[in-house]
Amino acid sequence: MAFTLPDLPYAHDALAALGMSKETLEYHHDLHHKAYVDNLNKLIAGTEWEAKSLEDIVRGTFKDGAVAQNGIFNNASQHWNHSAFWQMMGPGGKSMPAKLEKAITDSFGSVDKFKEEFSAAGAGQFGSGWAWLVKDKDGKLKVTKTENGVNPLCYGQTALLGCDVWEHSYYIDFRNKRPAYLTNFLEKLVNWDDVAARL
Ligand code: MN3
Repeated sequence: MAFTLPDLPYAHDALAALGMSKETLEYHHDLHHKAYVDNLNKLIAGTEWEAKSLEDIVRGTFKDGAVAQNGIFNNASQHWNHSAFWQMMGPGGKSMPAKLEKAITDSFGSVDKFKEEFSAAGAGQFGSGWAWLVKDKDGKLKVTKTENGVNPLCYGQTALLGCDVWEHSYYIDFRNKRPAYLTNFLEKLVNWDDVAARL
């Protein structure tokens, strides 16, 4: 089964006033994400992974601690990550649903504390990677960071929110200011309804 690039759930210019430009989404979705999908399809053709679900490929090809993951893992995980990332953002300044606010407050003490921890994780990820809010196997919410394409599925966690901190995600709009990109992401871009639905 060949994978396909999902459409953005909004127009390319829908987030421009919120700090993510049309140009960023054209490069990031139409070129970067598409390349992951195309590479994945090429790499799995004729292999045992061809008929598997994306989640099964991510879990089945992950090798913990490996700095250089194999191509199938890298492209499968990045396809999964980006497909979720587009959904986790949105226009319209959505406020945080009460059940999510309670879960975050229970785990981190306050929404502000969570945001501090999430921003610090994203800013502190050396090189390319992702910052995450996850629901761990024990049901608790935690902030994590991962390198390259590694994601919470690899550790049996549920991804509630992820922020791409590869330079291609912020360099057009924020240049080298990754912390400013993270603050803007949390304050303006996150679709909290989507995050709550993943709880
Ligand atoms: Mn990316």
